Amino acid sequence: MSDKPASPPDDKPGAQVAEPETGPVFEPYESPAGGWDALRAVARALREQSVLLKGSETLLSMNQPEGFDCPGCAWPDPKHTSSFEFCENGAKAVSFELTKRKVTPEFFAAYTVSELERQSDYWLEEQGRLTEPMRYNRTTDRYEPISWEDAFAMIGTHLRALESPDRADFYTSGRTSNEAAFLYQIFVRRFGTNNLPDCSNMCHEATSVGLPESIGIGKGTVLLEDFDKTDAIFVIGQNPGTNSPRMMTPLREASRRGVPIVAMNPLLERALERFAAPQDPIEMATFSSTRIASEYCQVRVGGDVAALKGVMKLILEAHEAAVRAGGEPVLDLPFIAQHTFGFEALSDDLRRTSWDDILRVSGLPRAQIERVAHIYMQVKSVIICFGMGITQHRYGTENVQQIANLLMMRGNFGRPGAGICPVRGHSNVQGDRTVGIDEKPSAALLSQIEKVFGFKPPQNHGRAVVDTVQAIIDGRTDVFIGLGGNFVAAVPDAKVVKDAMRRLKLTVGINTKLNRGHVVHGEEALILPCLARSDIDVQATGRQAVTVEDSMSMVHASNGLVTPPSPSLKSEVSIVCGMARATLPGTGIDWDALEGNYDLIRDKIEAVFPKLFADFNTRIRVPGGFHLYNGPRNREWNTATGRANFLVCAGVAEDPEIGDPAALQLATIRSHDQYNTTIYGLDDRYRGVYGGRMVVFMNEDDMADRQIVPDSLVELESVTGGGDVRRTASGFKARPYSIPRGSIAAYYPETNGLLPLSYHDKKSKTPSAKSIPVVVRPMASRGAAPA
Ligand SMILES: Nc1nc2c(c(=O)[nH]1)N[C@H]1C(S)=C(S)[C@@H](COP(=O)(O)OP(=O)(O)OC[C@H]3O[C@@H](n4cnc5c(=O)[nH]c(N)nc54)[C@H](O)[C@@H]3O)O[C@H]1N2
Ligand SMILES: Nc1nc2c(c(=O)[nH]1)N[C@H]1C(S)=C(S)[C@@H](COP(=O)(O)OP(=O)(O)OC[C@H]3O[C@@H](n4cnc5c(=O)[nH]c(N)nc54)[C@H](O)[C@@H]3O)O[C@H]1N2
Ligand SMILES: [Mo]
Repeated sequence: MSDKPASPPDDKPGAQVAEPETGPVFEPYESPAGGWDALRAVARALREQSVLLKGSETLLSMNQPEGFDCPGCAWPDPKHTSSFEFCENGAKAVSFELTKRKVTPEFFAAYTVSELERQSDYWLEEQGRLTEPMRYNRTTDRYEPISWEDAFAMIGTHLRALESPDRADFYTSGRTSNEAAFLYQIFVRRFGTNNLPDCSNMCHEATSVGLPESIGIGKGTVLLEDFDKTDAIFVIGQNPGTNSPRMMTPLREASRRGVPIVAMNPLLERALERFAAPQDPIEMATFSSTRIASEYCQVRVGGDVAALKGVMKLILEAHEAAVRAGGEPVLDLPFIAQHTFGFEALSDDLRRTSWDDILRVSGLPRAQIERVAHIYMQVKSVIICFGMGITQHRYGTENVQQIANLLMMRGNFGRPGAGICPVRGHSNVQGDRTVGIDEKPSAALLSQIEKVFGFKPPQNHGRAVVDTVQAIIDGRTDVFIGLGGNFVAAVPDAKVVKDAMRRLKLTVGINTKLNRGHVVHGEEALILPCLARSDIDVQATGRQAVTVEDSMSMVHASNGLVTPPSPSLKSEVSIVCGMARATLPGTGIDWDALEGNYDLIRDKIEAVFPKLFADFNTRIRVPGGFHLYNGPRNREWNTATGRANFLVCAGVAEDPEIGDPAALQLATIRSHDQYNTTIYGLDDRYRGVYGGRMVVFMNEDDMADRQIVPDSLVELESVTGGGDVRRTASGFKARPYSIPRGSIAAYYPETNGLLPLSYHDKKSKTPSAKSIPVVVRPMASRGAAPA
């Protein structure tokens, strides 16, 4: 489902962006990741977004004690007190916030929404920051200005008129601060529903569901300092050079210390091969770089469970052999005995798993699996990091649990330099969940809310993202409110959803930039523009800070530093309070006071979560913030058995085979020039792609089998067996690439129409975006324009 650009409307206001008709061109990239090209890319982003000089200064305040948290990724900062840590994609994220371009009422007057809809996602976001609240007018097919009070009143009227509060869905994306997210879920629950889908449902939900069963918490267990103490690092299904570039610093330092690094990824990602640190004067001056992965396993898409089981099987065998020979045990027997449950069942499963299956499904040579097992066994402390390549599968939850199993075998929890490290995506996605954005709230959370706020929250579970999409398709919901994000572009079955969205009675987008969700809207629609992370936020009692939680459970304050692009913007907190006041008058919650002083919100967060957030307001005033309690770090296991559980995944297929011999497994991934649905540019430098995104990376032999000529146009059709809808996407250039046979990759969101809604992990409901079975065919007439 590509968004094809209409011819650029040059007689109208708005940024012109060049999207070449020819599609992408290719030139293999020979340099290491990082290096001079990263510096050049930042300079270009600042220039193209016309960021004023204050912009480059602002970059220096990012992640500093008195500055704001980088809106890019969730990777932690070294104590938030270090010198500036250069990050190309963090700098891009900020320059996109600081852009001089603005989407004004005049802009909206110049375009009908139908015209805007014909523009690409790239073009929409390029127009700049939203400046005024706008309401859709059906008669003129345009967005027109509306006052904040009228906008809130409209939301209140719609919500109060619903026959049930469950006919509304309240989405959150992970840039939202703790304060805004906390008040939002209080508002939503007071209104009467747990329909709180959030972006995490499409992201690390497999982690949030899988790890509590394993180790009693749905989060990672390491701190940044553990990377200084570790003896080996695994990076599985994650592309840190693009998606969490500051992670390259500890990886590089570890490599230079001689720590082995195992990468498991179908694609050879340049930053996992070698990296030049822009902060290192010697590497920069000599054009040298640091090797990152010492063992690069090009696992097949969906081959991780098989590979992990192979490693565990070898460890078990090595242990048994060592014990038989009267040598040192390989397993951490005291840890297994005292702290775990289910090891026998896991061992039985590993013994039953055949090497034929392991090698066929993982696609790895046995000798390589042996080397990986050897690395794991020969060192004391191991950290395993993982990303979307693990979670976005049909058995994503089980996949995550195999990683925990592997760590538990040698007691890699609760000691320095060891642990599990899910690398979260959005900069506060973890915090939003911590403060209550959860469609399946625990009884404990609900009773605390009742105690603190004096109302009984709804007890039944609400809708996660895939349920919300289904409810929209089935007509079981009427109102969709998005606190950040770009729901219609990010979800599976994006084409179907777009049509269904139009039947909603009201859609509301609380955003910083124009996106697909504003032009694919309900009968009535509002765009509510908000402050961004870098903007100064002034309320009744003065300047406010918000707080965020990073991937390693560090909570700290974030202070905006820049004058907002328009005086009409409101903070996310203000917008939530405005909606709540208009929807729930006289409910005894003092929304005005909370809006006026965010310390009062933090007091309420502390009251609801007394253990996690004790002395919240004091502790965030300490530079660097504080760490949230994490049981496994102390070998405390909040599980049903009171121990860490070894959990068995039946078989080795994390994506059940669908029986079409011609099918290839499509992983939908991010380019170096995008932030999820926000496209910064049309290049993907490290993968050698320039000027376009309609690419499918393929193994040469798979291309030859299908008579596909390199760089010619192909069509993809998904063959998941998900109903009778045909899901096709065409106009992709097939690019020969270093990727295992049977696996292909293409960018998201262009491929979201290929991913059926039903094709998700049954346990966590995470869409299987990394493994869509598709057939690939040459397009009828080669060189034809994308259809
Ligand atoms: N600049 C930038 N930063 C970002 C984002 C962004 O879009 N741009 N997005 C943010 C968000 S929300 C998230 S969740 C993270 C995402 O960060 P990542 O998890 O790195 O995301 P992806 O690029 O989707 O995929 C990661 C890797 O998985 C590999 N992969 C695909 N299938 C498999 C498989 O079956 N097994 C294995 N082992 N690997 C596989 C791909 O080759 C790719 O290298 O980044 C966050 N940070
Ligand atoms: N096929 C496929 N689909 C996927 C994925 C995949 O790998 N493959 N990845 C999934 C993942 S991991 C995720 S997290 C989701 C992402 O889904 P979302 O989080 O919904 O999408 P984003 O593209 O991050 O949202 C971009 C919008 O956020 C708004 N925004 C930016 N900053 C702020 C802010 O500070 N406040 C507010 N209120 N708005 C702001 C801007 O208006 C921008 O248009 O997509 C999922 N979808
Ligand atoms: Mo994500």
